Amino acid sequence: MKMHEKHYANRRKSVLKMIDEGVILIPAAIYQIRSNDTEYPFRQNSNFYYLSGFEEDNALLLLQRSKKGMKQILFVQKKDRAKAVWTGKRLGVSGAKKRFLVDKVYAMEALDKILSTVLRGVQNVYIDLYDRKEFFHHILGLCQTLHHDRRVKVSPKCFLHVNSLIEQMRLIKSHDEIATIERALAITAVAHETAMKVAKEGMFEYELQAKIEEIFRANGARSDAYSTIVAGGNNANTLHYIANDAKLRQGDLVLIDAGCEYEMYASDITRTFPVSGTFSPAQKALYEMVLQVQLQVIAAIRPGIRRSKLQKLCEEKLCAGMIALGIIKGRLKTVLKNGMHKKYFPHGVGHWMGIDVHDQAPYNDEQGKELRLEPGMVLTIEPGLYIDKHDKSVPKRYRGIGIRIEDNIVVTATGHRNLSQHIAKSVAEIESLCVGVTPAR
Ligand SMILES: [Mn+2]
Repeated sequence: MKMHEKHYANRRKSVLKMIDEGVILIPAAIYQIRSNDTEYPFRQNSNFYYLSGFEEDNALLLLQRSKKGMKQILFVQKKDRAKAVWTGKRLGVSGAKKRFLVDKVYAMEALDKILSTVLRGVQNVYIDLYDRKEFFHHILGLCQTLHHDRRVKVSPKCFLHVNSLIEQMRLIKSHDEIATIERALAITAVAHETAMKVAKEGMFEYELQAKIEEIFRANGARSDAYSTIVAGGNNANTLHYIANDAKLRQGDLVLIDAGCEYEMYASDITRTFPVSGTFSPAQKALYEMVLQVQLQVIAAIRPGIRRSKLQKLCEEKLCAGMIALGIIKGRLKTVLKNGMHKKYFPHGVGHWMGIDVHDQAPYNDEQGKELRLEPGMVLTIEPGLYIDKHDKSVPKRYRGIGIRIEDNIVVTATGHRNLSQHIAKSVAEIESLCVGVTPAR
């Protein structure tokens, strides 16, 4: 969903309102070398995109607040006929002036000259301190020149991490943003359900990966939001398994963690289903248990609750389930206290999601106090259970089973909405899809 330019202008204004004085510098992404002279597919910098909606590389946003007011300046690449033959057209300075609601547009070539003027009299520079070090050092160099120039009375002395300001804003999603995530999820849903339909014994994991990514691309998603995980059987117990090069075996489950990125917004879904189409009794018992835990954690989501509370709830319910199934022996209280369950569930209950799959947004406030959920926040809920095939402390029937079930949830004023609840998840839904029947829901 293309947003109106004024939304981006308002976002820029909101960032400026968070500071008293200073210059904010946010560069666009630049192409990264993959090997020799070929590059990785281009992905715009998330914060730059959030504030501009502009998809070209090598551009820069300069926002300034001073006693004189607010100023928004955009630097873009000039039109270049010779290069256009190779890499396609650019918007150029005049095109950018027409499109963006900013005060001024300049060519990137003018950046140093204009910055040397703009930064005179400025005390604070808000910039990415950590992930664009070359750019940061370049700006430091410009500031150093001003610092040593006796004719310049005031020059920047304070450098602050700009990302923190924008991440604060990105935490709460607008209706447009949530609608875009839902578009991403609609595509991701088809991919997961198709994988359930086509998976069969003897197929390589990468064949399922190819199917999933074909569906992403064929439906207008430019990319996956993260590396697709297709993990058959015991491979599911490697949390970030991306080799995807083993054969699917009869009797195994397959765990697929995959989500497309659509118009710069992520989706992040995990489903686990039987290769054969039917869960074995042991697989079904574990799956139903994890599913019940996931449903109970999702049900607890509402404004005011903290993520650590959801984590605790998730761990408690998983522990109780594991004790009931004979995976862990002991009393619930003792098991929780000793963290005996962490071997089987070593990760978090979920994470923020948005322009980034692990959205760059804080979990704590500036004092380090944990944030409470608010309407508009989007997070994943992804309990799992991972039992290694060599784990002799667990009854044999459960060994080599890895399960994760992950959905994407938006917090609403009254509770929550599961944005991915339409993707097959119950045993009945999954089993009917696996044998090629569209399940009744
Ligand atoms: Mn996730």
